[in-house]
Order: sequence, then structure tokens, then C-alpha cells
Amino acid sequence: MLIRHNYTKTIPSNEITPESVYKERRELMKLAASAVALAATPLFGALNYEREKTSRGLKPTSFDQITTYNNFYEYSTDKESPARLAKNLKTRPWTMSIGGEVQKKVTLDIDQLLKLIPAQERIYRFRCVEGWSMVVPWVGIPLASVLKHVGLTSKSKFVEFQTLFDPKQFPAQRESFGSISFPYREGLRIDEAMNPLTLLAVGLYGKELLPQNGAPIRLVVPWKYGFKSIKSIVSITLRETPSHTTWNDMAPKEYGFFANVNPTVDHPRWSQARERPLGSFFKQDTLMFNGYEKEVAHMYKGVNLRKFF
Ligand SMILES: Nc1nc2c(c(=O)[nH]1)N[C@H]1C(S)=C(S)[C@@H](COP(=O)(O)O)O[C@H]1N2
Ligand SMILES: [Mo]
Repeated sequence: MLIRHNYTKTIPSNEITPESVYKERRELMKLAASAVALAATPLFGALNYEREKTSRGLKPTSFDQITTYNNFYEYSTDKESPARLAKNLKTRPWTMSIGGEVQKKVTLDIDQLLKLIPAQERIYRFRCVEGWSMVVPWVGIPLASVLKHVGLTSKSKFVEFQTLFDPKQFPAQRESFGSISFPYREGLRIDEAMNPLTLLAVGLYGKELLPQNGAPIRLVVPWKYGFKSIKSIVSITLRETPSHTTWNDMAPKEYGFFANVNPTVDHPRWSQARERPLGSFFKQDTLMFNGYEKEVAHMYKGVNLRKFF
């Protein structure tokens, strides 16, 4: 039986959530979550996820900022339009196929997937290659759990992701001379995909993702520039050879395949040393690997990060 809760509709979009209020609410959610468990409704809604224990003192950007300042080229190249244009994206039913070099190819209904793998909260920094940043309390499932579920082989060396191609729903996909080519594609090396930080996000601030943020399921790779975090995913393909990626295929000198956040490697047209957090007037220093050096630097040991940027 499928019971769908539309919690997103009950949240005013102009809501700003100071940390204290947010913490309080999370306590409430914890209570509600156990109530949900007791009522035996293991469905993903606003409440059914394991809360993060350590947020490393990060203060989440407001819900309003995160949901009204977006990059989603399938709608528009400006930041304000996606929130308005994405309202009617049909996010259920939604299936995601996983194929290529795997032990068993599957097509998963995402509600089913969420029953299989419990969602967790992860409060991550997020840094766009354009020089703005935010802190997002994501709700999601580790990509590694999903890949383990389908089973990897010795040929599973890269992962490729694709966004839905549906010109009826995505206005920019109807234009023959657009800004980028569609479907949007992104890729990771298998060790990056299996890193415990790599998440398939289905929510933020304890609520289902809004379409402008990549509903119903999008990638989050917190140590890489935001364009790697592909939205509204319909397929994941394991490959023996490097994945196609929209930005790297289009402008390889400007957007590397790795796209690791690195304050010492500038974009050809601007510095990457600093960033402006959304909602803040002042800039701050950008951190190596976006602050996740401890968790990810080992994957790039001995790699020339200027060359493989
Ligand atoms: N399908 C798709 N995914 C995408 C994009 C896009 O245009 N289309 N933009 C990327 C870029 S450049 C960024 S910074 C983030 C923005 O995510 P947000 O709008 O949730 O902040 O999504 C990434 N994923
Ligand atoms: Mo971005």
C-alpha cells in the first residue's frame, strides 16, 4: 500500500529557520519518528530518517535560500526561475534504473528503494564552481548502499548518472540551441562513488526535496563543485571506461572531470580561493576539498591536482 505524504506543501517557502528553532524542531521530529515507527508506516515522508549526530558546528543556510537560488538548466540558466517553473514536476511514480557493469540490472521505484535503505540526515557544505556556497541539511541514502545492493564487478570502474529527459516538463530541453546538451550527465570514479560521504539525497530540512533542488532523487558529493551533484536522476550506469559528463565534455579546460573543490586551482576566468555563502554579505576562504580533506584526500594521493582538476 502506498500512502504519500506531501509535507512539502505545508511549509511556507518564505520560512527562515534559525539554528535554535531548527534544533528544537529536530527534537520534535525525533519523537514523531518513533511514533511513525510504532504506527508501522515505513514510508518516507518528512519524518522517517536517522538524524545526524555530528554536524561539525555547521549552521545550515535557510530553507528559503536553498530553495529559491538554484542552478537547474533544464528550466533556465538564471537562479530564480527554477523555483517557479519546477512546481509541477511529476516526481511520482519515479523509477531509477541501475545497469551496465553490475551483477544484477534493476529498475527501482524510489519509494521501494527507501524502504530497502533507510534515509539519514547529513549536514554538508556545498560549493558551486561559480563562487557561492551554502550548508544543507540533506536527507538521503549513501550511494554505496545502493551500489552494494546491485553488486559490483571487476569491471565497475566508473559510474554515470543521467537526469530525466522530458521536454514536455523541462522547457530548456525543447530549445534546439540551448546552453548545455541534455540529458544532463555526470560521473564519478568508483572509489568516489563508494566513499561514505557520497549521498543520493531525497530530502532537505527533514522534508522531501522540492523539484528545484532535484526531486525526487539527486546526487550530493560534498567535496566536489556543485555541478557534479546531478539532479532528478533516472539512471545510474556502471562502466569500465570514464563516464560522459555534461560540463567536462563541453568545456574540459574550465570544468574538470574530478571537479574537486580546490582553493589553489583557479577557474580560467576567476579565482576559487574564496566563496560567498548564500545570505551573507562577506566572502570566506574556500577550504581544500571543501573541508572534507580527512575523508577524501587519500583517494587522490600522488595525483597532480593541477592537471587532474
Ligand atoms: N540536472 C541538473 N543537475 C544539476 C544542475 C543542472 O543544471 N541540471 N546544476 C548543477 C549545479 S551547477 C549546481 S551548483 C547544483 C545546484 O543545486 P541546488 O539548486 O540544489 O543548489 O546542481 C547541479 N545539478
Ligand atoms: Mo554550480
